[in-house]
Amino acid sequence: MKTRITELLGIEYPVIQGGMAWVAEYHLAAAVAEAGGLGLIGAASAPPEVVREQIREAKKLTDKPVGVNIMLLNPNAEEVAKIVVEEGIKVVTTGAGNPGKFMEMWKNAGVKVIPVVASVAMAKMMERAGADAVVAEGTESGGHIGAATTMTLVPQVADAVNIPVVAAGGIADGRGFAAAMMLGAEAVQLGTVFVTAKESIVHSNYKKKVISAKDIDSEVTGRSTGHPVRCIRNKMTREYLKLEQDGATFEQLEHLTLGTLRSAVMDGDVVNGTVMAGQIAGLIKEEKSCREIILGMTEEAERLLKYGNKMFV
Ligand code: TUI
Repeated sequence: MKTRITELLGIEYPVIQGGMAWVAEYHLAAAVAEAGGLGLIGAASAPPEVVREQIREAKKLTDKPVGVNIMLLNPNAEEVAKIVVEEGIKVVTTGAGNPGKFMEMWKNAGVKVIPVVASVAMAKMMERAGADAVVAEGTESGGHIGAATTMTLVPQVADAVNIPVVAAGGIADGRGFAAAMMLGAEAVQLGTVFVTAKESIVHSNYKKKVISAKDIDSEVTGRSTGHPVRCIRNKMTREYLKLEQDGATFEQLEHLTLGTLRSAVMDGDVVNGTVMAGQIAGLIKEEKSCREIILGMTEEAERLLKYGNKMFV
């Protein structure tokens, strides 16, 4: 399954693992890499030295490419940006902002840069700034989201730029993968399905919450603060949305969510915690290994892309 993305990154399958805060640590990243995709360590809000340690641990587990996702809202982003260069990382993805100011340093170090974008304008800006590819992330995704859906964003970004496009948001099986390719993507990025992977260190309560979620169990908190975050409905989201409706201040809302992603992922508090997941959670029915996820998806997609799904009578 060769595309410009597999060639660019030196990977076997055009599948990238999302750089999820707390979830995308070195065991998961190495397992995805070993299965032939691009594994990512999510730097999120981790202290820079922790990111360095994570990179070194991943390298002990795999010789295949592992990248780092840098969350640009993190005040330490600049330090992390330097550490990835020092540690010889060859692929960086970025989220939640504009990575323009780090581009020159990364390009000079031979790092491939793949910003996550939620609009055509940002995709074009990133191409001009020297990005090697972009991830077009639809609002179906978990975590911090933009407004456009994957179905509408991916073909518009694919038309607007010449660099390869990776589709993200709402993809968890071969059908979604094949559909993304039809929209003009040359790879997919998966988050939610890797949360439930056997190699994912996420607390079993969190995995169960994702696996038992139904189609409409997804909620978006923080629309009023300008930082919309998609997660699975629970006591926290109900309280949050009520507060938001009642006109709570940014500080009150922040207070309700401070540290709650960590408590959900690490301690399994899926009642008061933030269970970030995409809208595709309803499709995921069981824990699988990263290899089963990637091979199952790419085999199904190959079949669909070759023979269609026999929808015409
Ligand atoms: O970044 C993500 N997903 C995330 S980051 C995150 S950490 C967090 N936790 C709580 C509250 C807020 C953040 C959790 N999930 N996805 C990639 C992504 N990037 N989605 C949307 C964007 C984006 C948004 C605006 C990219 C660029 C952008 O541009 C802003 C600008 O500077 O114009």
